[in-house]
Amino acid sequence: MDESKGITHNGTTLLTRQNRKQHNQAIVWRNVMLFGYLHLAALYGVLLMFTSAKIATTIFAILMYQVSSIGITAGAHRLWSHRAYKAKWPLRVILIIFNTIAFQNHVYEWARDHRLHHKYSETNADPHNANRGFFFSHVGWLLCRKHPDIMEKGRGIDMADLLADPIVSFQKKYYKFLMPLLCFILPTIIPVYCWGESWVNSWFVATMFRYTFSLNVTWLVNSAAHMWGGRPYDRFINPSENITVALLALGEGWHNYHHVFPWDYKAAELGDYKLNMTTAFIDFFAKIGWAYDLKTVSADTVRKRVERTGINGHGDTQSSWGW
Ligand code: ST9
Ligand code: ZN
Ligand code: ZN
Repeated sequence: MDESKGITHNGTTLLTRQNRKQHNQAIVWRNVMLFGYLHLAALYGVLLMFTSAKIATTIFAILMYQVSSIGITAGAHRLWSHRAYKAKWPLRVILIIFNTIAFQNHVYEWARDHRLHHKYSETNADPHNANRGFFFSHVGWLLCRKHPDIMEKGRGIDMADLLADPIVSFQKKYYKFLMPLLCFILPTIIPVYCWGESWVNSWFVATMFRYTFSLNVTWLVNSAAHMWGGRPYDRFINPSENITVALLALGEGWHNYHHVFPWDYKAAELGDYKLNMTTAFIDFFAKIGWAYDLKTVSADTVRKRVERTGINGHGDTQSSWGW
């Protein structure tokens, strides 16, 4: 076999160590160290949470996880990547603040990668190509240089809508200042000054644990929800209906449906709020008129697609635990 071309598996070329170097997909050791520290610090945060941290700090950490998640799910994902609904500027301001707390790169970069992920799903042009295994699609893709196909195909992705949004452009321009302030500095200061928490507990619980937990939940959509769960809408693709991920990721685990109908603002067939907090959030803002033009898919279109590519008995679509 010609090692320089890599090994072909499920129609995807897996990169061998030799051609990873040729493609300059070198490991980025700075990221390995940073993510290593982050995860060790988060584990220490768990220990402190059950020993010395105040309960208010843990509640604050959970709240920050949920608020920042909304900035990803309702903001970067459903609004800015997929344009599944429209939002008036006050809602866009709220979402960009929540999104900056999440620190998953600025919206422009997140959406550019995500649009590629949908268009070239599970090929080398997909930034977190799940055919390269659980670890790569979960976090490994952030620990090495991007595959050249990402840059090449990425040039063809239309990003004009986001460049025209002044709120997205503002975040992009000032991200180096806004992100550390909202993701790290303020969440550490607030528990200390508002309820007398120690600096150590505040840093490890409210900041390190909260951030690392949110990242891992998001990454599960790329790893677990591309591997485990039912495929009632399209049995020929890997993305799956994974209830565990849906629960943790505020409704983003209905991933088989989402890859088939990415423009649906619910990112799921059904609007069950318990397993889709993001839909509840968008519906609330639609009620007060700040969210509008919510796009969805008719039951007839879903049924026809299921008949063509899905599986029988798709009534149980939302009952898969993804195990
Ligand atoms: C993080 C992101 O964690 C997580 C995203 C997850 C997505 C999930 C999606 C799932 C569905 C939604 C569900 C949400 C659920 C949420 C639940 C919440 C509970 N197109 O990147 P560079 C070009 S981030 C076109 O440096 P390297 C471009 O010219 C964590 N062109 O490449 C670019 O320059 P510029 C925090 C592209 O050197 C240039 O290449 N962040 C594209 O290979 C260089 O780009 C970090 O830790 C493209 N797509 O480095 C940072 N991409 O940008 C980690 C690149 O100026 N990242 N170009 O235009 C890095 O350090 C680096 O990106 C790298 C690659 C080392 C990974
Ligand atoms: Zn996906
Ligand atoms: Zn998507």
